[in-house]
Amino acid sequence: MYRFEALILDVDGTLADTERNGHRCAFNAAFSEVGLDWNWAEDLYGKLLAVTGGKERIRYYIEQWRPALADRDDLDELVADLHRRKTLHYLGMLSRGDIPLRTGVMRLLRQTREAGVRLAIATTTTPENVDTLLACSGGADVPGWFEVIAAGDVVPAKKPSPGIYHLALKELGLEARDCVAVEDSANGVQAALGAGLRALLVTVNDYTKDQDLSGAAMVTDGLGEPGRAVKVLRGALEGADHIDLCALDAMHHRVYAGG
Ligand code: XBP
Ligand code: MG
Repeated sequence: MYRFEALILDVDGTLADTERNGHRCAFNAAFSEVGLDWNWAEDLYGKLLAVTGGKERIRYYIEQWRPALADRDDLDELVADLHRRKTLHYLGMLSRGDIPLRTGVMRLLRQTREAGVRLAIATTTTPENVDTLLACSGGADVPGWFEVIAAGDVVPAKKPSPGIYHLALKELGLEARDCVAVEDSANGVQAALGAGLRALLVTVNDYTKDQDLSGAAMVTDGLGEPGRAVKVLRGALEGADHIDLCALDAMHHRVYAGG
């Protein structure tokens, strides 16, 4: 028996390392498809990740790196067209299974499901990306494991705004203290904490390991596997070398034990 009822997971950078070799490459493919000489190199993309949302990120790039284009009358159409093309490239990569789930993700999802703990997703990315990633890298039935998939443009403001987490909690019909959340980035931490999700684990990746993750209950370099220990960067992992439901339950208890 666990002291929380639902596990709410972020997608990009948490379920899979999608940004560096996924989204970024799909953006670049869309740019060259329309003859734009834009190339988002890995370092530049790290800077662009300050803004969540693919459309918002293209707009931010134009404003900061291509200001001459910022006043185009058809800017909305240009951004929408580029993002639509990018999403098609990204879905192609996912459908080919090019982007595996991170270590330990399928083990934790299975354990959560078998334990009867509810599963939800709160992400900035386009809904179709979520289903395709889970189905092609997890298994055809895995999207159905999630009771709630809150994604993309369903909320007016994206992370760090807490909107997507508020929506997930509302659709679950739960309070924040009934849940555990898992994120990977500073924007995600602010969004989860903004929705009151204090039982918050952050599994960093190469793009987020140096970000300000203050407020997270625990920070590790992943979920690990039995015998493949995680590195704990903040918080405590008592008597285990990887993240499982017991570790998340202990974290939840540490956060709320004081009432
Ligand atoms: C991270 C994001 C996403 C992706 C791009 O999402 O900022 O927008 O980078 O996806 P998460 P789209 O909340 O899962 O970390 O192009 O579909 O927006
Ligand atoms: Mg993320």
